[in-house]
Amino acid sequence: MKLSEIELRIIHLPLVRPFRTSFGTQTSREVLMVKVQNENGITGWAECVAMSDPLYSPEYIAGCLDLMKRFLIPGLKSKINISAEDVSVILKPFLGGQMAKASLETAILDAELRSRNISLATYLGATKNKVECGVSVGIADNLEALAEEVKSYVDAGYRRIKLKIEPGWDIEAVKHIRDLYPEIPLQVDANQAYSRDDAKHLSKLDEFNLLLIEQPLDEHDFLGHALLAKEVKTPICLDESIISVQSAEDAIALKATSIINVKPGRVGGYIESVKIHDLCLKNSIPVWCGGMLETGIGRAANLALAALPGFTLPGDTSASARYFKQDITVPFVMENGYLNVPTGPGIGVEPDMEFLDEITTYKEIIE
Ligand code: OSB
Ligand code: MG
Repeated sequence: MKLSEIELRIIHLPLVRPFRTSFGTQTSREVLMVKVQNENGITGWAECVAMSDPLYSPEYIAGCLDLMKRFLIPGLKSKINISAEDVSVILKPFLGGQMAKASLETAILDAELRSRNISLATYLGATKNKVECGVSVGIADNLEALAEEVKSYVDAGYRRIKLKIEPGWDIEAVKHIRDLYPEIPLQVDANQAYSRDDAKHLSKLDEFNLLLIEQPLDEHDFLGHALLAKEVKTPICLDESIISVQSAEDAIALKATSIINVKPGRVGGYIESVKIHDLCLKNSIPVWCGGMLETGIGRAANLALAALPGFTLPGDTSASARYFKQDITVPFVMENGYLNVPTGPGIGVEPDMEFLDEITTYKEIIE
């Protein structure tokens, strides 16, 4: 297709409750939105999953915006006819920037699939029409507050609980929740908060029958994760470390991970995500779809990916109400612990433009 216009905008959405992780506390979600339009006026939407600050990933919103305006969009504009499948090749000379690149590729893919009347789920190879939901629970002020929050999610029907941990908020918090819910699928996420010396400490988690420990060590520390995997019985699952199919291949070969959290933004898009899915399926590595506190736009696309056959563990694909009082799309509502995979063309949803305009803090149109 021919790109006629790209719109970049930043929106601000308050979260229903603060979300505390080992890298900080968030009370609202700032999101960089991308809209593309083709020569026939067909539009495509995506959200860039970068956060306001480079605390989870080296990417951050202002940096992504600059990268897109200065390099990525001019790079794409130099091609007259463009397909989503060419985007990563065209942008390859510009190093890094997976989240920025993913959002451009996804918006183009959305427009392309809409013009072909194909859903993203069909395009990616989905085999399910609904997806099992987990929920990510932030670090709480105390064990009672944690138990109360977990109870609200269990009552809502979530099928897997993930507790955020950090040194000082780990063994006791996990024990507390495991004692209350002896059977519930439970896992933890450290967001790189531990060091190689912590193997003995982390092995205290082994008695709680956890599905996995997500990203205990530094994102670059493949060897550390491989050494840790020999010391702890709970499976290690990498998140931040997996930024491409190549890094997934490395981590699997080095035995640094036995499960992978796939986040399309972090790996450069949905097309790369399918490659990681295929690699993992071939190697019997279970995958699950991570989350970045997405709005309905990113959530819709994540559900399409999570419907692929290798996604055998519940993802951080939670309902809109877990995050926002009002979503920017029709809300995603959980039924019996599942979210339906959108079936319409492209990602299958559009933003509510009136609400979007209300919460927009920056907008720029590039012809
Ligand atoms: O590490 O998985 C993570 C949110 C923001 C950044 C990183 C992470 C998370 C979550 C929440 O755990 C996932 C979600 O519910 O969207
Ligand atoms: Mg994580």
